[in-house]
Amino acid sequence: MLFVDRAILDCRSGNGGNGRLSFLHEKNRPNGGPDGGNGGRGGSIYLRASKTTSTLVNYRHAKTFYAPDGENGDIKNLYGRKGEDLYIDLPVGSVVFSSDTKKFICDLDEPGKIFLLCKGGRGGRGNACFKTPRNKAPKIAENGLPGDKKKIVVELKLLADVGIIGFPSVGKSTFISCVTNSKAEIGDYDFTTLVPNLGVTYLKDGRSFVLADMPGLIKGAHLGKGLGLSFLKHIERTRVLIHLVDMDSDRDPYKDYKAIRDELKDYGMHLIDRPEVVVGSKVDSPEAEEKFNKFKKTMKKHGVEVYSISSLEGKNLDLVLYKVADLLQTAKTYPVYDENDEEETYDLTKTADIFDIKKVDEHTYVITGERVLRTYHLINITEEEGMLKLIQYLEKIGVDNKLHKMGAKNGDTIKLEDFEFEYFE
Ligand SMILES: Nc1nc2c(ncn2[C@@H]2O[C@H](COP(=O)(O)OP(=O)(O)OP(=O)(O)O)[C@@H](O)[C@H]2O)c(=O)[nH]1
Ligand SMILES: [Mg+2]
Repeated sequence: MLFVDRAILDCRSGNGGNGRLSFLHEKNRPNGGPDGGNGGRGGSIYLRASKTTSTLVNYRHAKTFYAPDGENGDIKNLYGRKGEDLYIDLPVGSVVFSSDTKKFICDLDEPGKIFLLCKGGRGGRGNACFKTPRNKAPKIAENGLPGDKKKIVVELKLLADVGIIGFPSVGKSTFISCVTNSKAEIGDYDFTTLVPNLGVTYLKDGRSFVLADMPGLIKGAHLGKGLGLSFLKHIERTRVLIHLVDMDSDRDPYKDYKAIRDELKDYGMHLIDRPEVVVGSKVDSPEAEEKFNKFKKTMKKHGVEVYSISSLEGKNLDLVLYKVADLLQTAKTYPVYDENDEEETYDLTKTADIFDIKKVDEHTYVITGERVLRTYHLINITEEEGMLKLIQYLEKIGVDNKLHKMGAKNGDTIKLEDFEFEYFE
């Protein structure tokens, strides 16, 4: 199966349907009241953690997701139908970021977890909603609000307790095959493993945990050398690392060890802070034994305890697994995103000002601000009353006052998006 662990999706929730402007016309009631119904809400887009898929392969090509719009309101007080919500199923372990700001949006780390990504736009109110004692025949209806648009990057970060790391060909896949049910591919050439493999190990004392066998790391992996970078992210969820160092290679084991540590450090995300079990691998020949003893001494000087194993002979494998299980009991879980980098959600109650005004030339002012624009989009200004309502609203929130303070003169042009009017004191 093709392993795809990154996808970019364009999502847009549905627009709200427009409110209807209408008056009841029946033979026996020629002047019936307003009966324009409300528009329906646009469909929302939800992300859902699903166990039915384990990669993002389904989203390699499917890039755009639109939830349907709400229907417009109708006469006789008929409400427009709501747009149907859309659920996007992503594999458990998917982490979602904004494509534009790169900020964290959500972590689908549990099966069934649901996240509202784009809320459908609110439907506009029909004129039946605006009937008041003072105005029994309101000629005013709101437009529906536009849906929300988000371009997201989905990254799959595997859910494993333990990551097995080390240079290529140090015996990572052989180890996981010996201690779990994983059928990892094993080869005497570098980069045999191209995608991470998961396996579960069960200890005799009843404890169990998930191990992830990683593709080999090399110096510069965090910069994208070898296969490193794209797979380091799968270690982000692990809480303990098994670091294999080859005792049957021509390289210097301590240099190998240091090089991998440096990669972990440079990658960030607290990889370097995770408890690690350092293991000399392939210790099944006198030469390897000798090499291991030297390595052990050097490491002792640096205060690091090391273990030796031979997957071929099944030597000391349990010892390593028990050590890992002990560490897991107290190992902490680190977030899979930078804590300072959470996507800000727009909160109306927190925004200080409703609007701002910019003077763009001697006789032109432009009104800006998210809240004032929001209201503007709600008002159908093709209707006289809508226009009036907008003008009244601007006055109420203090636009006229501010224009006066800014020195606006009668006849100056005031712009609010595509709407223009003349300033009159
Ligand atoms: N002598 C000996 N050879 C081993 C041992 N474990 C693995 N090997 C050999 O080392 C080679 C590489 O093993 P893999 O398990 O594929 O190594 P890897 O670390 O997964 O390699 P990449 O996936 O390429 O990073 C294979 O030829 C294995 O047979 C061991 O305990 N003793
Ligand atoms: Mg391998």
